Amino acid sequence: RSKYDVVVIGLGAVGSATLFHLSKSSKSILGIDRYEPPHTFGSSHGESRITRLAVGEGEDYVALAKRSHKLWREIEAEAGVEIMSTKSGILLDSGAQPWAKHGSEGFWDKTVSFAKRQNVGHQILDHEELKALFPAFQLGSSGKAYLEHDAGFLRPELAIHTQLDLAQKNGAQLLLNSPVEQLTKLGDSILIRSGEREILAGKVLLSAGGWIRDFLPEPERLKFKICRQVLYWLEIEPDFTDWTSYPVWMWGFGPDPEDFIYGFPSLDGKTVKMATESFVDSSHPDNLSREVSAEEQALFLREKVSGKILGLKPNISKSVVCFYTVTEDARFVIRSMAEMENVLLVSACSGHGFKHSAALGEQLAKALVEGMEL
Ligand code: PYC
Repeated sequence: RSKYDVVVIGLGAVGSATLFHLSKSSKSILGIDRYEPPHTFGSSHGESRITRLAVGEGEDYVALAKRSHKLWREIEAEAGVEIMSTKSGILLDSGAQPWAKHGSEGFWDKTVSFAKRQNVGHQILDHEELKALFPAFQLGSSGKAYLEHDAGFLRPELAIHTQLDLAQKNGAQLLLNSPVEQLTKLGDSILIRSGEREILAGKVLLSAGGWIRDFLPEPERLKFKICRQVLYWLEIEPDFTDWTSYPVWMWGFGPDPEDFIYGFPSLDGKTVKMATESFVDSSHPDNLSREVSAEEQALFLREKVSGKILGLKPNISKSVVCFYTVTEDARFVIRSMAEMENVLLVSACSGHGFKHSAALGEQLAKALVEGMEL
């Protein structure tokens, strides 16, 4: 049996960030993953993730987003890579009915008031200004547009790869392609079983994404919905607008949480990545269909793109499936496991977690090493 001071189970966004911060301590550290991260089976792939500071999901998350931006820049400097691009972000609200995003009612108004109170650089664009700057968006004249100067996107695969690489350089060990089947309390330690292997850990971070469901008893397990999402890359209509200089964008156009689209500047000059959100529970990551049918693509174009976005051809050049782990109120869950107080469970999720993962990793590493309250 090998023994470590701290073991991180699941090396996605939060797991890889926590492993990196733990690796700066004098503790012996192991990271375990069921696949080889960064991989395409979880919630942290697909080229880009939005980052923004005045997060309408909750004012208490604004400091976390700001801290993450600082940490992403530090990680970039240490590794000599570019993980974050912050050329601005736009939040559009069709204005017809109030809508909720990620569990937060009145998301547009909250974003604006958090930006004012928390000194986040922004401006409100009127209809004519929006049209002049970003003619692709067909927001009606009753629509509202908030532009945040330091919003942008993160490269999730590079972020995970870089943090795991730095962690290993600092002495952390990795055990990959090794699903964990069982956690058992053994005296003051936790016994981790993965196949034939047994590992003893002083402390454990369980950051297993949607596989968290495998570690929880029935009533609790059901609190984590597994919601399949599809990312689409649409071909650009030549000569309409310069998609490479667009901000990241989010648009709520109705009262249903699925009345929502978001997208990115073009990273290749040929396609634009965009998506909607779905909150249908597939119950387990292993149940998800990873295929995207022609009918599903056509429905997306018809219901989410047509009449709203100009400058894109109705041609989808690529579709990728990932999933969200969604909690009832879309708040992050961070707590000890019942009857295993040295196992910290984290599910920073519900579709808005990636941007916060650097700062969460820092906080979780502190909690695991110093016992700090979270
Ligand atoms: O958290 O910014 C976000 C986001 C946009 C679309 C899905 N999540």
